Amino acid sequence: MTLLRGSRVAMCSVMGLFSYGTKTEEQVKTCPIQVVQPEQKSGDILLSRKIHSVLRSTNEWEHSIINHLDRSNLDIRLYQYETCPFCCKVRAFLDYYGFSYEAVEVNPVTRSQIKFSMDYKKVPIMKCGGFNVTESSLIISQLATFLQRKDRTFEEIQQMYPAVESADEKGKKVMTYPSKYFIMLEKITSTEDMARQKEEREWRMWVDDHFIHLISPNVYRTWNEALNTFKWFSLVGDWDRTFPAWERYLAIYMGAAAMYVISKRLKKRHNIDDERQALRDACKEWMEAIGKDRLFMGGDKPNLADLALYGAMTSFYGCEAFEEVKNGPAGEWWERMRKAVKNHEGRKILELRAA
Ligand SMILES: N[C@@H](CCC(=O)N[C@@H](CS)C(=O)NCC(=O)O)C(=O)O
Repeated sequence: MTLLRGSRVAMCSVMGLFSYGTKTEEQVKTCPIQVVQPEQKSGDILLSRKIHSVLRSTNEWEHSIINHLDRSNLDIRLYQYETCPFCCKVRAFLDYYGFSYEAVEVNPVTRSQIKFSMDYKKVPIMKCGGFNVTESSLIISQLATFLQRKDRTFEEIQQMYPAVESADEKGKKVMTYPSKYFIMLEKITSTEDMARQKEEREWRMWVDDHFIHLISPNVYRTWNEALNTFKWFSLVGDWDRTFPAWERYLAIYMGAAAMYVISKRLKKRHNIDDERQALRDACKEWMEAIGKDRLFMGGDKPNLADLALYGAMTSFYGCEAFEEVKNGPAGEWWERMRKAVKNHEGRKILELRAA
């Protein structure tokens, strides 16, 4: 049923649908907390480490990213699907600036982990400072404003992003946030800065409204690609450790078959003719927008548009379609971004904010 709900990025649903089998108590007990990623260091400075743990009370998995230099005390908890492009966007932002956070994997069938959220049932949802923040771009804008505004608490920043209630075509209540792409700066900036901010907003919207729609038609383009995509999910989701073999194979083959069919529907819905060409064109368009004189759209450093696109791209890193990114015009930019995010190159800004 989750398959047919027609979510914008159905990949997330299907992957998650199978990523929660029946974990027995015994299996869970054999998975103690463990470091799964070597510590990131810069010279002598210990930057971050990632640990996996299992919540004994619910048998659910979460992982914590501990950035030793984060003194913000924001206590961020991100409810997510590991390969959802919207969630990957948020994680790219958090990792670049070096926030500490806990990521909780949501079961898309029961969604039990987000039952605290009555009306909104999508991911990502961020819990922070006693608030539940929905919508990936709103989460990013609020945290980006937090980084800029030492004079404001996270609670005050919340008030800067009012919600507007309306009804969708089926009459269901929906909340929209008209300022979700805006960073609320303290001072009026120069004309050049305003032009840069406008460019950043427009390309963040392009990632959400255009680029992300290209992902499903590409990663499930042929039966073989759909199958390989699910084999990759199995790898990154650690399915061989957490599920019996029969369950894993069922998930891989059924998921691939379902998504192969659904991706054709999505392709039609978004008027995509040739999915590979559309992906190539998008990478070209992005690089043309950056131009020859800039390393990133943000200049010498990534801005929020760079981070959004990079995050969305990491969601299909292990798929054949990713070759178009790696070997195309955006390949070098992508490598620069990977290094910047992995090394938390924006961490000075968070350190200054929390000092
Ligand atoms: N506009 C939202 C879109 C979020 C979204 O569509 N998330 C998908 C996962 S990729 C979802 O949760 N769909 C509902 C479901 O899978 O049940 C955002 O930017 O956060």
